[in-house]
Amino acid sequence: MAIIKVAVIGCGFYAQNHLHAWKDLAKKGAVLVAVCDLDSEKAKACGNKFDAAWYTDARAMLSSEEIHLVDIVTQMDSHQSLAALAADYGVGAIIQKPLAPNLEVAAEIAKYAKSGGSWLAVHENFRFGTSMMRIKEKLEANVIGNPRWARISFRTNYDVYAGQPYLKTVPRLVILDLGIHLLDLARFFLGEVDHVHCETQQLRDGIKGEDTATVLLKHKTGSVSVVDVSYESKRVPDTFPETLLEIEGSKGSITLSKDQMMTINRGAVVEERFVGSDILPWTSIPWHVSQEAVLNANEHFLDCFKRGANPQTSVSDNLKTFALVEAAYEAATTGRVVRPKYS
Ligand code: NAD
Ligand code: 89V
Repeated sequence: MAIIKVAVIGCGFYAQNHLHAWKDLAKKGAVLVAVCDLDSEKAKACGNKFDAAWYTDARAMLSSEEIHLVDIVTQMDSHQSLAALAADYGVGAIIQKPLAPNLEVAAEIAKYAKSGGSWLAVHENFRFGTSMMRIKEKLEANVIGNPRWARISFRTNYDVYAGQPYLKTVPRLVILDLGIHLLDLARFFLGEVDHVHCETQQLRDGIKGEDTATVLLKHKTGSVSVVDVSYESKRVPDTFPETLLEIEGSKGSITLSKDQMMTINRGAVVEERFVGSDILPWTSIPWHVSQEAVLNANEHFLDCFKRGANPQTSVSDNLKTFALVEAAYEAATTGRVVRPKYS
């Protein structure tokens, strides 16, 4: 079995899930050799907890350790410099979403990696959630015929700001942080997008960006989808961090409802079952849905890296999702329909 030596850069809130995932993937040849964080306390704590060397400087880590693949789990403003560092050291890289603060920088990251022949993936994990992969299998099996309309929805009042306080201060919030996931799912399920409409709202006091967005997409196949996201949706029960789906096709429909229950209708209910994920030793409700998506995504990235293959969410693929993010913001600002830059 090929051994892939992995280092994680960023030891903050979400990186704990990446670290657990890499330890689980030891059975697939991943060896977590080092962790790095500017904050020495965080770096030391994760190094000790996950039995890895720890550093406070990524360059020092890459100079000192034999590393094949870095997993960058820092916030978006540091992604370009860290991606360039990995490329300069000839090291593959996985970069957490958002790839960059905007599409222009994201494209620069892609160009620099391509110029050096570097392997690069974006850790966009919603499509790797177990329930999402089951739904995709049903669509690929033509169970409901050609998808023609969909609603992809993530509405919550869960206190996302507790674990990610920076979300209160970012000027572009819910589309760039959450909508980016669901726009990727819209592409994943219904294909590339021709044009976008969007309305945003800021419903919560004390935040800088928008916390609610409703995006209307016209796909190149002629299908239509609605992506709706909100961090200020006061509902009971709160389905965080589940994405709810309704997909209508030429022969029937698929829904993914609360508690990851999939229902397939073809004139009558023909299948209804739980399609979610098991609780793992290191996952816990309510984050378990997101946490197992990290494991599935990292397993995919590890497999692709070993084979020198492009991952599903390669940086070039993710530019198409990021282009939808920018189109949604432009549509909301101008009140006009916008065609995405890449599709
Ligand atoms: P965080 O601020 O809690 O952690 C980031 C860490 O990176 C910090 O500890 C910081 O010190 C460190 N860091 C920053 N620059 C560095 C550098 N140059 N070298 C070494 N360390 C550096 O952030 P977070 O909430 O864990 O989010 C990290 C990323 O994960 C964000 O892009 C966020 O959008 C993403 N995220 C993704 C999901 C998901 O995949 N579903 C969920 C939550 C967060
Ligand atoms: O998954 C994410 O990117 C997190 C969320 C709060 C949406 O789970 O920011």
